[in-house]
Amino acid sequence: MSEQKELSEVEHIKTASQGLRGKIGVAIETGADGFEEDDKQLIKFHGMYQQKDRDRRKDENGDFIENPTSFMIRGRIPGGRLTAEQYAVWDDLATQFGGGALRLTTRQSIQMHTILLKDLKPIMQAVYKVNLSTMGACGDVVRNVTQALNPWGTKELTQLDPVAQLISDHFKYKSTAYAELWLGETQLNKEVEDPIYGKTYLPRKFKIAVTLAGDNSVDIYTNDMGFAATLDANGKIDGYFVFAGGGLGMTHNKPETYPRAADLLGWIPEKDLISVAEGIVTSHRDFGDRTNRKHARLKYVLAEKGAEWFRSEVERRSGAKFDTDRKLPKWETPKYLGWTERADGTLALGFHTLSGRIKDFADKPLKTALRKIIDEFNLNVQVTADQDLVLMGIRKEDRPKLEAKLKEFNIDPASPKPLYDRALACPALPTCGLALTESERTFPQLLDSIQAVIDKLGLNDRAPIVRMTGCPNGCARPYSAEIGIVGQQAGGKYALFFGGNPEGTKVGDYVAKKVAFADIPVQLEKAFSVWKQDGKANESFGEFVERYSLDKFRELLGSM
Ligand code: SRM
Ligand code: SF4
Repeated sequence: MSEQKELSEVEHIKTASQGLRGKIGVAIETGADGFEEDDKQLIKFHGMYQQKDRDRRKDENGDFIENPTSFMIRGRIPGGRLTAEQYAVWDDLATQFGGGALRLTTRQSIQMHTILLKDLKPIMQAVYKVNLSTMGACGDVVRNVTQALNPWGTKELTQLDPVAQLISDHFKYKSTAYAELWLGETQLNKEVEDPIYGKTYLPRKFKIAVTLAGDNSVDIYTNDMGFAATLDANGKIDGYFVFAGGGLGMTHNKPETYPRAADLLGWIPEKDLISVAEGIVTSHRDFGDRTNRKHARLKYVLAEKGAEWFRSEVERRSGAKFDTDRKLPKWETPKYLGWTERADGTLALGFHTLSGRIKDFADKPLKTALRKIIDEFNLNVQVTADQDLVLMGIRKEDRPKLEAKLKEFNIDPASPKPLYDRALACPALPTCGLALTESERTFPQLLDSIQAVIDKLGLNDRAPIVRMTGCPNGCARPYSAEIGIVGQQAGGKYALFFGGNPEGTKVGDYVAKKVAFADIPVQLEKAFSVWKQDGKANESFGEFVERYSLDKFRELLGSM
């Protein structure tokens, strides 16, 4: 077989795309309601997915009707940082085109669903006007760069703003297709070379997180590449611990696919940031598997060639030398929900939103309330990797007014109980084409029933991190949670994963398979009872699982 034949289909589509153009322009011009098959792959590089509402609906005669094609759009918002004006634009677009809902994502971005093709262009233009875009938010390129949260406004954490921005800008693709197709720019060089991505881009998506060493609010080990900054005696960034090869996607019953925590490559001085980042991204470009998309992520290169080999390859490409003797500080995940005082004397409010869905619920006009507050008090916003929002720059004297406003709207920014603080669920049905089961829509009910178990056993002070997804792709990072609930089979069957810890330094593994939705709390009660009985004082569920062993849990739950 020739090498050309072995390449995956998407590789051919990228090569023939004329810089990610394909026939996207034709569909826009002719007023089509959807894109051709090949272009469905290319539009991802422009920050969108073609979807269908998967809820089956009947017409007045009781016959099933074909649900219309619609689009999901995702922003490129480095570090999840937005001004009040930028937030307002997303909010307005959601009202006008996105069914009245915004969705905060697990990579500090914003998505909108149920968009029609004809509305894509005005959306892209409105986002671009406030200096943001959707370019490369999806596709085989560097995606939204995540960044440690900074409700405190410290100068140490603020230094990460230009770092995340620099990395994001450096790895933006060079094709002018985006400007031409969506922004209507015509004086463009169509033949522009892309020194990093070439004509075939990366073999697969690539995710990057930046933080301060010790602060794991970004779940750094789940990223393809991570930089954890260290500080000199004056609090200035002097270098980075560098991580590579994390990733979560897997497929049930295919053990050759698996979630993986990133390897620590070592420490580098500050000046080597971009050359090392390029060394890692181009290693993925050159060694990632372009014949099998299920095996194309950087994590498989690390797993198969080894961290030692990878370190030397990156050193060769970048000219930098990793210091492998430096000791990494202990990781923590700082609490950000509630009120915090900022270094500039203003306040921040960590605002809990379950699963990041911002809309006007029947008894709770969350979208309207957030918009009013952000506008009225002119607040900057940071979307968190846990699908929450941090509102920043609130003057101390405005706090009572802001609280009164929230009360007026019947909105409580606090999470109901510790279990809900860091709980995540992916969108799944009805928009996600890959969902096997429900996730976001049934998550509140599931959390309430797990909370009942926690209450019964008196474990509120150690409530574990629970995350749920509608398939094994891992979008709500279930494998780095203490409890991962992962859609396995249509009809509502889930696999349970234990083994992650609160600091987010490990990934877990199966402890039960094909558990019916209603049985999840029953299975968890068995596990929590052993933890309560045999766990040490204050031992987290994650630590206990490590000591007790996954095999013993598999035996206890009896559904493997
Ligand atoms: Fe994801 C595909 C939603 C974070 C791993 N992800 C999808 C798609 C686009 C489905 C599709 O391909 O048709 C989902 C759209 C659903 C919808 O209707 O909105 C989707 N992923 C999401 C979001 C919105 C989940 C959320 O609850 O917030 C997150 C958007 C992040 C962003 O702003 O960029 C999201 N996805 C993640 C993460 C977590 C992370 O990056 O921190 C992961 C695991 C980490 C990783 O990449 O390994 C993740 N998504 C996947 C995968 C599996 C990739 C793999 O290596 O196998 C897919 C499927 C694929 O790419 O083929 C996927
Ligand atoms: Fe869809 Fe699966 Fe991602 Fe959930 S985890 S959004 S079901 S791809």
